[in-house]
Amino acid sequence: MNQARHFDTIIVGAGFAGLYMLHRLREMGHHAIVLEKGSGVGGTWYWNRYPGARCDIASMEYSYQFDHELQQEWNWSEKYSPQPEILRYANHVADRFDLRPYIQFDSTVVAAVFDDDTNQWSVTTEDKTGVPSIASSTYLISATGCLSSPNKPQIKGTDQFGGRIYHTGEWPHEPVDFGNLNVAVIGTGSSAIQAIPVIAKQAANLTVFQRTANYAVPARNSELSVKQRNQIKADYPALREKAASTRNGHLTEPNSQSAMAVSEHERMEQFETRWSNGGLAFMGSFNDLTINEASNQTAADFVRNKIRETVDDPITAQQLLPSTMIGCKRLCVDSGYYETYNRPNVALVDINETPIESVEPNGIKIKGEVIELDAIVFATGYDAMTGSLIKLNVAGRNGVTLTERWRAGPETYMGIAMHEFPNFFTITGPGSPSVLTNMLPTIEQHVNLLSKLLLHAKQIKKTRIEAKLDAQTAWVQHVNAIASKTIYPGCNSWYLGANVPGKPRVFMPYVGFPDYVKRCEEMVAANFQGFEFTA
Ligand code: N01
Repeated sequence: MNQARHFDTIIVGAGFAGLYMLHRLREMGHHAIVLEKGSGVGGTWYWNRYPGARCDIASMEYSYQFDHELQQEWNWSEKYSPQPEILRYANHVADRFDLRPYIQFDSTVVAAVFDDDTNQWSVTTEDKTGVPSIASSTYLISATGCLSSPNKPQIKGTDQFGGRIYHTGEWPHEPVDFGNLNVAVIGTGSSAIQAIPVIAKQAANLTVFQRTANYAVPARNSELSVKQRNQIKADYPALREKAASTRNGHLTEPNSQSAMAVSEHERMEQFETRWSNGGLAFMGSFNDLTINEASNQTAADFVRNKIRETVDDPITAQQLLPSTMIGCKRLCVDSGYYETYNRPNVALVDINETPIESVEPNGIKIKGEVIELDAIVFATGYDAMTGSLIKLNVAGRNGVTLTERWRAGPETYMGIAMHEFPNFFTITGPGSPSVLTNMLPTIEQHVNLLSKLLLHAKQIKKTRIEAKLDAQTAWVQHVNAIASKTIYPGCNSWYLGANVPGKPRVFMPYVGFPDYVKRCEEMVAANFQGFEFTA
C-alpha cells in the first residue's frame, strides 16, 4: 500500500475482536480493512506461544457464538484448549468468513490523526522494514486487545546477557528447546504459572524470580469427549444465555450465599468441591469473595493451606504464600505449578528478600553471586488496557493525544469512545468489563454495539460521532464508584496499572458484566444517549 487509500473503516488488530468487527462491517457493506502488526491472525494467541499457553476459560465458552454453524462445526479437543488449537480456530474463522483479503499484515500502526475539516482519520503504518504507508478512513476502530503491549522491566545489564532472552508475550515462532539449559523465569503471573511446569521438565535447572506470590487454582484440564462436546452443542444457545447472565460472562456456577453465612464445615466443603473441580469457578464459591474482606480471607486461607500441603520444602512453601486478597489480582489457573517446586532442578528466589542486582553476561547476580544461565524468560506481563492504545499515537480534535488526556488514567464513555476523539472507537477498552470477563462474548457484545452505532449514524445521515464530555465524566465516576466497593483497588495489580512504573493508579475495567450490557441496551434504546452526531 504505497499510496493513501480510503476506507469507510480502518480496524487495528486481527485478533478475535478485529476479525469479528471486520465480518460485521463487511456484512453492513462497509469498505473496511484491518491493519495487523503480525504476519497472521489471532492477536494474543498469535504472539503468546510460550510453553503451556492455553486458555483458562472453557473453550466451549471461549469461542464465538455469532454463527450457529461455526459453533456446531468446530471441535475443541480439550476443556481448556492449548494455544496452537486456539490459533487454528482464529485462522479457520478468517478463512470461513473470507476475511483474509481485507487484512493487511506486517503493518504496525504508528500514528492516527483526525482531520477536523474533512472528518477523516489518517493512519500511518510501518512495515517490517520501517517503510511507512498511509491510509485514511471515516471511522477508526481499535481492536488492539487489552494485554498486547509487553512490559519489559529495565534490569541493569540485560543487554549484556550472553544467552537467549524471551518474553512470554513475544514468543518465537520456531520451537524453543530448553533441554539441558539453565533457565530463569522472571515473574509469577498467569503466563509464568503456565510456563514454569513445562519449562521445568525440559531444563537442566530452572530458577524462578518472584516479586509477588500469586494465587493459583488447579485447572483440572482434560480431553473433551465427542459425547461431552455434543451434549453442549445440543443446546448451545441455552448455555450461552446462562453464561451471559453471570457476573463474568462464563459459567462459574455462582453460589448465592455469603461465605460468612455458612458454618466452617460447609465453607470448607464448598471450597474443596470447587478446588477438585478446578478452574476460575473457585471464585464463585460464595457470592461475596470480591466484596467482603472477611469472606475473601477464608478463601485465601484455604488456598494458602493447599500450597503448604503441596510444597515439600517449608521455606519455599512460605515464600509461595500470597499475602494479598485472593482474586484482587487476576486469579491464575495452573497445571502442576506448586508441585513443580518439589522438583530437584527448580529453585525459587524471592526478589524482595534477595533483589536482582544485575544481569551479567553469564547469568543473574543476587547477593554478589551469579546464578549461571543460558536463557532468561521474562514473564513480566503487559502495559495492560491502555499500553497498546497509547502506542497508536492517536491525535483527535485540535491534535489532542490520548497520552495527554490519559495522563491521570484512561477516560472513556462506556469503554468504547472518547470525547475529543470523534469517530474513534475501542473494542473492550478501559471502562468496559473486558478483562474481568470471558473475552469472547464481551468482544461480540462490543462489536454488535459498535455496528449498531454506525448503523444508527447512517440512518440519521450523520458521519461524525463523538462522546459528550458530561456523559464521559459521569461514566468514569460510575466505573470508579463501583470499583471502590470491591476488593480490587486493594492490591498492586495490572488492573490498576500498578505493574508498570510511572503508570497512574486507576482501576481500569468496569465491574459487572450483565449490568454493563443492560446499560448499553438502555443507551441504544435512547438513540445512543451520550453521543453527539454531527456533519
Ligand atoms: O502478566 P502478570 P502475565 N521484576 O502481569 C512480575 C492473561 N493471561 O503475562 O505481581 C520482577 O499477571 C509481576 O510481579 P508483580 C491474564 O488475564 C491469561 O502472567 O507485579 N518481576 C508478575 O508476577 C493475566 O492476568 C492466560 O509484583 C516483575 C509477573 O511479572 C494477564 O494475561 C495466560 C517485574 C507478571 O504477571 C497477564 O498475565 C496468560 C519486575 N520488574 C495470561 N515486573 C490464560 O490462561 C513484573 N514482574 C488465558
